[in-house]
Amino acid sequence: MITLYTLPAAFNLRNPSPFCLKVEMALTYLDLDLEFDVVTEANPGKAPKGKMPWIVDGDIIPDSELILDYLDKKTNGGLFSHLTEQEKAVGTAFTRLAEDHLYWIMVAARWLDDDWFKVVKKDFFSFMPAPIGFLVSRLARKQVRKTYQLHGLGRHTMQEQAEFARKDLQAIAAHTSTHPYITGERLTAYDFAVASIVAGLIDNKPATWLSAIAEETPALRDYAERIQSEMNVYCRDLTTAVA
Ligand SMILES: N[C@@H](CCC(=O)N[C@@H](CS)C(=O)NCC(=O)O)C(=O)O
Repeated sequence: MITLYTLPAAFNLRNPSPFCLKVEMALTYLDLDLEFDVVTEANPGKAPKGKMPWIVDGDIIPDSELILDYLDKKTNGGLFSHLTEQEKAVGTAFTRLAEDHLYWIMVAARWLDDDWFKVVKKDFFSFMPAPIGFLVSRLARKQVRKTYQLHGLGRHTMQEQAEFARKDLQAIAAHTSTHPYITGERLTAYDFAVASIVAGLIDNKPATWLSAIAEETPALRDYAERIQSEMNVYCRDLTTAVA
């Protein structure tokens, strides 16, 4: 039995971490012999590399990409071996766009917006006693601001950040409205990576400034819905979600 450690629900999302959701989708996709259970952990500091998710399968494996590689080996290529080099190239490029660029804009839209940060504080830190939660949330926000600066995105104006986000989102929308999936005609693990980020940034509540940009292009929601519905693994909390 594999155990997946993932963040608890927040922001009206059953699974607010796209990296955790991607692994959950991959485990579901591999199905059959790969039974797994999910354990929530609110403190990423407890993760082996300080970031969620990680899995335990006898060994401890952190990082969603390394976890997918591990699962691929464990299932004799169940995730990637049937793919062409071209499919892998396109999949890797879109995954990097989503996880190493767009993801950070999503983080900034949640953590660095003064109003939205109240939601982060409530949903991520209220499990701690109030004065500690207040202090830890401030320190964590400072760290996010610093990381966003180091990435480079944090050095741009809000208008420039919005334009970068719009380009990322339009690239995903243009591609997934001419092909049903990231690699073209078949569902692959790359869809789990990209759709998890798109679903999170559209469905987090209340809407962020980034959600508003995503809603300009209906193809994005269509794509995220297609992948979640095919996997029957949803980012949002279906018990409270409004479509
Ligand atoms: N490259 C990592 C990224 C994981 C990641 O950034 N996880 C976030 C949650 S969505 C996290 O745990 N952040 C806590 C932190 O950076 O302190 C992966 O693919 O697993």
